[in-house]
Amino acid sequence: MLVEILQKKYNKTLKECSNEEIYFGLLDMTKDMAEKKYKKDTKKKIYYISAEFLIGKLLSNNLINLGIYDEIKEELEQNGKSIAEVENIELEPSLGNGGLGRLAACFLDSIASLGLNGDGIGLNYHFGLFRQVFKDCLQKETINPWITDESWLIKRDKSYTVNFKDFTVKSKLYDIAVTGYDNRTNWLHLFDIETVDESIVKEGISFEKADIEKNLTLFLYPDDSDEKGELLRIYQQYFMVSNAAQMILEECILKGSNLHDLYEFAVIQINDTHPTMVIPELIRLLMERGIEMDEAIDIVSKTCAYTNHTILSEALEKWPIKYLNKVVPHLLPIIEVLDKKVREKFEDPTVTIIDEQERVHMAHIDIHYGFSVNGVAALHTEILKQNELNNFYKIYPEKFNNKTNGITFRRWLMHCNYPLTAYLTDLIGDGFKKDANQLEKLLDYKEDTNVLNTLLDIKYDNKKALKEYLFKTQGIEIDENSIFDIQIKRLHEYKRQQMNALYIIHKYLEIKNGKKPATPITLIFGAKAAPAYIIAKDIIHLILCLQELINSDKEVNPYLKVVMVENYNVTLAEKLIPACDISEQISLASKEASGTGNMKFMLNGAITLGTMDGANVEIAELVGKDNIYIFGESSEEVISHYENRDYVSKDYYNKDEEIRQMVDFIVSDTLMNIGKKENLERLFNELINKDWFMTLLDIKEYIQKKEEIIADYEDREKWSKMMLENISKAGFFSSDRTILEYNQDIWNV
Ligand code: CR6
Repeated sequence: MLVEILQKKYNKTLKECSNEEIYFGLLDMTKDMAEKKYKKDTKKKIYYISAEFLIGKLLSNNLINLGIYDEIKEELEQNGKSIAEVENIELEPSLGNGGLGRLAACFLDSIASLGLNGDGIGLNYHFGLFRQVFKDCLQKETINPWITDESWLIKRDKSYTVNFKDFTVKSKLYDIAVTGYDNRTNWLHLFDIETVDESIVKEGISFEKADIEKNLTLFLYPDDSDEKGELLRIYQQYFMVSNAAQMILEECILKGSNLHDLYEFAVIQINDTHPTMVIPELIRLLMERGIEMDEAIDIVSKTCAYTNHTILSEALEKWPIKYLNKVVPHLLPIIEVLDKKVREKFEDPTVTIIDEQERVHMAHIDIHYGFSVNGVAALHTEILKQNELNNFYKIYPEKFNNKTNGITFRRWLMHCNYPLTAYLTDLIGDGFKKDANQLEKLLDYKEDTNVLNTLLDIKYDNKKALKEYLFKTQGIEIDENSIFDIQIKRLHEYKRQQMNALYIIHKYLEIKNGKKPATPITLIFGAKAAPAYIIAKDIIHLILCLQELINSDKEVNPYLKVVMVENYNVTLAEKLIPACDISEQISLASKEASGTGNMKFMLNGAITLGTMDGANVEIAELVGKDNIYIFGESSEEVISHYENRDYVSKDYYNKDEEIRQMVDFIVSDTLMNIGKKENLERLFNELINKDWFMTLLDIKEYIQKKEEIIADYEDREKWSKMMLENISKAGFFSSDRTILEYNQDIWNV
């Protein structure tokens, strides 16, 4: 079929076509096949509204899900082409930031793969999140364009009117097909406006924030450190949910809803607080259509469900009334009624919608006016119930539930780790592709030396593949015979990349003093820092300085190497994860709601070095303490430090010589000669005077555990057994399991 398409499109044979032409041919073919798998809407439908959908490249995933990957791969090979090279042509859309966005993408895949009727709704950001470049050991931001003339976007003949206070815009809709694994096709609906002007972006990612008609859908999470930035975010959010609400009502009416029964036709999952305004917007639209306010509130409350993804207060949005009034004054009377009803019913001042500083707490709207509140891992949900949202839990115990996150094995095993997938299929059949729990069949082989050695061989090959990829794409050289220790995730102090950096200093000094590791260690980082997050950028600076120092020191670099990959994204994750030996999941206990990278790593046979935080807790339960390396204070202890304000980082610094040595090194001449005084000093001061996320609390135990896991790497048999255990037990973390739970407990479609 591909051959005919290329013939028609370019009048060339497959052999004659360039990779680019083949890519566009495959794009046409896949889009067409996916569209044919679309099935009519069922009575009730899921709408997953999210500011982010970190979908990654789509070609291979779609080929896998359509069941033609092997066929195409072979056809290309027979004609001297490589699917990997064709895939290089595709630009990765950066429509997400981190776990939350990638989760949304995994969920869409699982919803379709389970044959459920459910669409995603979001925005068509032209430049997405920024593209990261390193210069002088610093992060710089530039645009990340991904939309080309021919792409996965399908332009629809659909448009809604969205009214803001000062002007009105007309939306236009683009769809991306989400085709399930051997199952139906759903849609990711991305809204945009015609007037957006890409040319207003100057120097890096700066642009005039006040010109909404030109900038509305340029960037995901534009800088909101000033008023104009906050207003722009409100514009974006309202634009997203107003389109969503109009579309949902239109579709439900078409299916025969009289709107009084809306919740029998639609269930809306609100992904974090960004889409919260869909609640007042729907109430408003229902009232416009003649429904009384009280009933409208009741209908919407039965339609909407909320997922909480963090306990960090900085991410729980609170919009000043003053700002909402400038953008969406028509929502305020509704929000005021919602607040009034809460005040009439409950005396507790902490559960109101509007606080004393005249700010609207978005999460509070979701909890009072939605029927379900879920956390994303067992521990996280417990913390919500017992601590962060305890006052709400006391009011609505029945609304709270846990849905431990998951990942799609189509992308995070079948696509990213073809050799392992093929080997597993040989051993245990391909039942695991639809029923991930069947990976447990692998346990039958845990004493089989041949199998254990093959797992090691596959890992080694993946390490070689990563080595080649990094050299080709970033000019970075690594040694496939070293231990690959990887920490890839957004840069945030709570994730404690700085603790890993302190370990590097420790190791560097040790090697300088003549103590050499048995096997060389390669420490790999990938992380973007939010453009306005200064300390996060200082941490990147520290890592890049250490990279430069160590990699140019001939005494040290045979034993230790530091690599920070540039512009970490889904594509890079797909190369890094299959090659990893040690998975760094070292957040301060209680702070990482779930983590999903941890799941991807274990599935690909990496061993976790982590704290008892987020889904690490569930990983530890599944694999048992012999197959994971846990360190650090527990979430209870950490929470009590916060409550009692008794953690003083300076004390740790003062009383421990080793800690002092590592921290002082940040501002040593050695490092200052490479890096910038201002950045290094700021980070140093932060660590000894603030250290909000308690790096120094766990650093000693961390180093100890890390030495233990590194020593155990030498015992190849033991290591391969741990790999096997981890792969076998990863089935629980399939997003198919997560989605079945959502459907059973929340959606009921
Ligand atoms: N940063 C959590 O921090 C979780 C994902 C998906 C996060 C992370 O632990 O795995 O959501 N939270 O649930 C937010 O983005 C607010 C994340 O991605």
